[in-house]
Amino acid sequence: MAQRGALVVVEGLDRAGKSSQCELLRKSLEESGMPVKYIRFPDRTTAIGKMIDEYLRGQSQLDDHAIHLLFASNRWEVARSIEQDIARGYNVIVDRYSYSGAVYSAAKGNPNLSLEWAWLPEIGLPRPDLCLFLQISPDEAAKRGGFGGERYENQAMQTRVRELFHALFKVVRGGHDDVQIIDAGRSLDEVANDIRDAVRGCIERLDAIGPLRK
Ligand code: NYM
Ligand code: MG
Repeated sequence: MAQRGALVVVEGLDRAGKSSQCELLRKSLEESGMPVKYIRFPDRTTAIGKMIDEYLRGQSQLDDHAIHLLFASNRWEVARSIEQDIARGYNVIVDRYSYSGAVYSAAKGNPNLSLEWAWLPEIGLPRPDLCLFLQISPDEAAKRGGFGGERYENQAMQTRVRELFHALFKVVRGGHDDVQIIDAGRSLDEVANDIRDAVRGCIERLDAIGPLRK
């Protein structure tokens, strides 16, 4: 049977360049003849995704816990298909995942919505073999242009989100998640090269890692 694929997550703040880097990574893996699929969260195309999209664009109001659970459901609704793709040998690149899910909700400052609570619905989802966190400074983010018009795209939220990402990474690394910080303040090519090397290293380690974890 062919080797399973790797589950690689790309995380970061808004403006870190996640989507451009995911696209460069997809191309580079394909050019080396490796099967690859790209998915992103939120997936706004499903019924749940449409509710999330309306909420993010400010067209609906939802309780903080309710929208949090929709984001998590949006991952659960494709969990099986991720597992199947990985088993068939596809390397699956995921643009935002559980880490964004927990930190953005916890960053809202709702006293009844802690990071610990926010992480719970993520437990049992396919576990990434590698998480690459694209790190940029607040100054660099500002240089890259203003925020978009969606909920969460403001300075106060981004500052809190940044802190919580690092708090969460400390915890999940203890649970043996492989989280690597990439300096994304450099040129597109420099960042892409580091990402490609990290992902190739991960694919080479898959035998040692064993089956896809939860
Ligand atoms: N976001 C994303 C969450 O709040 N929870 C989640 O689980 C995920 C996946 O959605 N500001 C937030 C982070 C972003 C927003 O994502 C839209 P994107 O990648 O900008 O489309
Ligand atoms: Mg965005």
